[in-house]
Amino acid sequence: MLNELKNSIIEGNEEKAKEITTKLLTEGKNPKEVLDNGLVAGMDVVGQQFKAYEIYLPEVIMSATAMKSAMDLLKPHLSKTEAATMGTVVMATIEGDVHDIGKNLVSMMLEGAGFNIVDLGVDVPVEKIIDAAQEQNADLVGISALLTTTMLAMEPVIKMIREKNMKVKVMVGGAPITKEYADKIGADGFAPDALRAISLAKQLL
Ligand code: B1M
Repeated sequence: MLNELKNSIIEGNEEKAKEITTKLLTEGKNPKEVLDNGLVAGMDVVGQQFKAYEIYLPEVIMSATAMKSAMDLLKPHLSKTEAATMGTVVMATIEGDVHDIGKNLVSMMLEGAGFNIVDLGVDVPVEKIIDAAQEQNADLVGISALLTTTMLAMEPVIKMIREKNMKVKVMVGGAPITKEYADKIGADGFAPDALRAISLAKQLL
């Protein structure tokens, strides 16, 4: 049945993914096994298909949505360490910016890959990101910006993190962001899409 769960994620079939996850949990299947060999295995395939241009963003979003719903069912059954084996990521869309579709997609995919996500939402001021990173003892801060005006507000976050000597890494992304801009403002990494954000997060940590 794990294979069926994997396929439901690949197909982006949310109802089927929820149904099989519930069934597996009722039968007493190890939740970590359901996560690794069902959900994450399915999302890995989706990632490969996306990279190979075999599928497009809408399909990835459907798969990520199915994954998130199944994860919601699974989460209470996973111990804290199992649920957050990959590290804690504080995610935010920067101050002045309300675009969150891409940020949510990145959050969902990171969560599916085993990261613990603290999503601060949109229009988040610099100080709130810093405070959350400290309070949550975050391993990674992810900042999204979709406007050429708001992307400028990413730099003060990184500056403050460096000034405070915080150990946390910073990943940036969003339509107007480039690798050159990310380097210029001192980010640890830039990802052009949600799938590459997962590889980058794994690499940074
Ligand atoms: Co806005 N908007 N918008 N908008 N909007 C853009 C960004 C724009 C390019 C449209 C245009 O003019 N062609 C333009 C920006 C121009 C510029 O700055 N150069 C624009 C504008 C001008 C505006 C307003 C100012 C319009 C107005 O009111 N006059 C206004 C701003 C409001 C504000 O933020 N203060 C505004 C408002 C809105 C809506 C509210 C209507 C809506 C947002 C709804 C929402 O997000 N809940 C909206 C939308 C939908 C868009 C477009 C059409 C689509 C954005 C989107 O969701 N893309 C957009 C045009 C476009 O991009 N083609 C546009 C799909 C999403 C999956 O992609 O967000 O790029 P994206 O995320 C990708 C990657 O970038 C990456 O991974 C994601 C998945 O692959 N990524 C990361 C994103 N974050 C990442 C973080 C990472 C790593 C990777 O690490 C942390």
